[in-house]
Amino acid sequence: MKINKLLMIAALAVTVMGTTAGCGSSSKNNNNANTGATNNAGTNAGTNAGTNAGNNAAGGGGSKAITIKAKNFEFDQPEIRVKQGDKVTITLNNAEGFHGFAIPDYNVDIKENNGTATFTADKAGEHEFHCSVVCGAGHSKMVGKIIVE
Ligand SMILES: [Cu+2]
Repeated sequence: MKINKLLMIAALAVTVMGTTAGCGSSSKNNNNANTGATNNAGTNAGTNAGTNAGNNAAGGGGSKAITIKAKNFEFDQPEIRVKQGDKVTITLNNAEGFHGFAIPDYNVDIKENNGTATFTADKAGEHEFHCSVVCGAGHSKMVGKIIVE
C-alpha cells in the first residue's frame, strides 16, 4: 500500500508537471519561415558555341574563332593552339566579374565584355596572354599562353 501511494503521488506530480510543460510549449513560436532559398542556378549558361569554328585541317592560313570565357579568377582555356598563318578572332566573354584579355606579342587587348580582336598568328611559338583589367585578388593568376604551331 505504501508503495502504491508513492506511485500515485509520483504519477500526479508527473501529470502536473506535464500540464505545465504543455502550457509552456504551446506558446512556442514556429519560427521556421523559409530563409535562404537562394538560387545559384543559371550562371555560366554555356556560351561556348562557335569555339574552334573553321579549323583548317591543312594547317595555316585558315580563320579561327575562339571564345574565351573569363571568371573570378581564371580563363576557361589556359592554353590556345592555332596554326601559324591563321587569322584568329578572339571573343572575350566575362561569365563572372569583369576581365580583359591581352596578348602583348600580338597587340591584342580586349577590355569589354563580348569584345573581339582579330590578328594573324604569324609569329610561331608560345605567346603569353593575361587579364588586362585589374579585377581583384586573383588577377595575377589569370594568365595563359597561345601556342602558334
Ligand atoms: Cu584581372
